[in-house]
Amino acid sequence: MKKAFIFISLLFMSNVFAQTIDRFSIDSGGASTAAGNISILYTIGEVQIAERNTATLSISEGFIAPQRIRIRIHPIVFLQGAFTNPNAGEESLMRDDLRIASSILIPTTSPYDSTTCDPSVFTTTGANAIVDWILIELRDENDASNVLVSQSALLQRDGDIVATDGTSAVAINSPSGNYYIAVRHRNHLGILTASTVSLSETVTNLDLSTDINAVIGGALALRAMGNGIFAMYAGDVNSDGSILNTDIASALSASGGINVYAGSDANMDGNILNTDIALIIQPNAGRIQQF
Ligand SMILES: [Ca+2]
Ligand SMILES: [Ca+2]
Ligand SMILES: [Ca+2]
Repeated sequence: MKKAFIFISLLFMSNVFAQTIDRFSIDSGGASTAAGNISILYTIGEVQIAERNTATLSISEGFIAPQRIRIRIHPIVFLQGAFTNPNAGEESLMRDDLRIASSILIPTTSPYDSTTCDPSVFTTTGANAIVDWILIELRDENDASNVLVSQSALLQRDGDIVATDGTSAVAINSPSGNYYIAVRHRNHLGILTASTVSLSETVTNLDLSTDINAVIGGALALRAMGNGIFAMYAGDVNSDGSILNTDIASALSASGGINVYAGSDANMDGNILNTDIALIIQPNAGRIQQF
């Protein structure tokens, strides 16, 4: 009789608590990370659904990746167009005419993909002011023609390529390892490292502005600009990897454009004028990308 009472009581209790869900974890391990006053806990073995990233903080939506795969890189490049006729007293810096135009001509969405930045990054002035968007490609160490991942970033006047916050090193979701690295710009010939570069979560500095032998093609890929600085060739108006009559024709047909963000603006001053045509024809016509 006593056993029956206990059994009935258990049945009653199970009904009462049947809809109660306790919060508990079945993870086998984990850790936490913090950025500023935000702390995130994560566990091992969960499925990743989506992520939201800033330069310094990553938040996973729903389930959480047990470990972020991430490398950090700080390339330095110069663009011939923006480095032609530098501002007086600022001969070591590219011009940022597209940024200081009456209405900022640099878009907040990358011309290469859907990456965006906050318009506030264009308020910085001086050596770290933003010149334009630029594209970084990580390529297969065994086949440099195989692009593994590409990422939009921003270029500062002093050549630093930075993340979309305008200041941080570029972070890319890719495993640590050796990569060929290409840097591309919408109206300049791209460049590719002559050898692979070891990348990891620790920031790797990659100066592609002071040694022509650092890139495939050497002087065919980088133009000597004086003072030991080498720049990517300007004038690939149609972004097809060569500077030819088609680029000149495009620039001629767009000539007269004022306050524009356009490939035909070879010297990146926001206007399409004879100076752009001259830049495409005189030093650069006939050049082809070296990879
Ligand atoms: Ca800088
Ligand atoms: Ca072209
Ligand atoms: Ca121009």
